[in-house]
Amino acid sequence: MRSGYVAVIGRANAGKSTLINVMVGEKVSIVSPKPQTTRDRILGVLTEEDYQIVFVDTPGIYKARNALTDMMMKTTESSARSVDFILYVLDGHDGIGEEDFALIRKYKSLHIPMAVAYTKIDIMLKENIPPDMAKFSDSGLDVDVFPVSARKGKNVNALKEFLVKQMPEGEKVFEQDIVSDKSERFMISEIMREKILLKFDKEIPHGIAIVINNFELQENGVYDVNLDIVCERANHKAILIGKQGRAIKEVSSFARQDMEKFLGAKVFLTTYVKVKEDWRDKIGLIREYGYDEPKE
Ligand SMILES: Nc1nc2c(ncn2[C@@H]2O[C@H](COP(=O)(O)OP(=O)(O)O)[C@@H](O)[C@H]2O)c(=O)[nH]1
Ligand SMILES: [Mg+2]
Repeated sequence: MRSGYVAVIGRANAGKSTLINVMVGEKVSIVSPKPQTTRDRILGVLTEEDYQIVFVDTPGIYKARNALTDMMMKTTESSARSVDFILYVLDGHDGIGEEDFALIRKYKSLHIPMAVAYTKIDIMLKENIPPDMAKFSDSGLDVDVFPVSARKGKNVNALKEFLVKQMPEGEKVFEQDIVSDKSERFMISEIMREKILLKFDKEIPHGIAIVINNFELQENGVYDVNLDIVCERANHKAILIGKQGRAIKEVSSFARQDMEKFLGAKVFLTTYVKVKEDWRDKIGLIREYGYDEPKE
């Protein structure tokens, strides 16, 4: 039996969460085209007969701008330290810059074995890939690079098989049927946040926190979900609600459908929009909304 932890790191929006979801085979981490989608360290667990890989999804690498992004950055840093392997995810379509090589060098200095997933090749011209691979060989970095597409599932199996071989001998850490360390309650709040990330622009989605007031399976088999959408400003609240409540109705309806898919049951969803000025700068509120650095 092989078993171990793989930290998945890289720049914001590189495609880390999407890649973990396809490798695990279930959605354990929300995805959007916007940076700062992942705020927590989330474990995605892939278990087969003869191995278990625990993927550690991280918020990505940022310049911290407020207390929340500062905490997210610390989460990424501490997650990268206590693992068996580091997978650096790089958006091939976005192009490789000096910044990526600098980051890869920095993480290599932790002396944890490492490989690079060069992702999103489905939206790249084929001829642009070999020159990037050459950049890696010219850089003198001794690192395996796997061109993949998480969206199309291209080459993902080759990467998975490679990772299995890198895992140390050991017993499973999680039970066979567990895919994440997070609760259903957490995933419900993340699904709500994902729909807001997909619908609204600029600072609005980044200033959202979700507070679940009630999450309960009722006797009639329907989940009652009651939550607050906390935003940072009164004008954000007005945009979130929209004319005659149209915007909030639309995102809530998308969220409810996804929650039902995730829970495999009907959901009765009630949402309220609240304002907490500048909560992302207030460590007490950040903790109250469920964000903290990982303990171990
Ligand atoms: N075309 C394409 N898009 C991808 C792929 N992987 C991720 N994306 C998109 O890139 C964006 C960021 O993905 P996400 O997984 O949230 O990135 P993260 O911030 O690194 O976790 C989302 O819009 C994804 O749908 C891929 O393999 N191909
Ligand atoms: Mg992510």
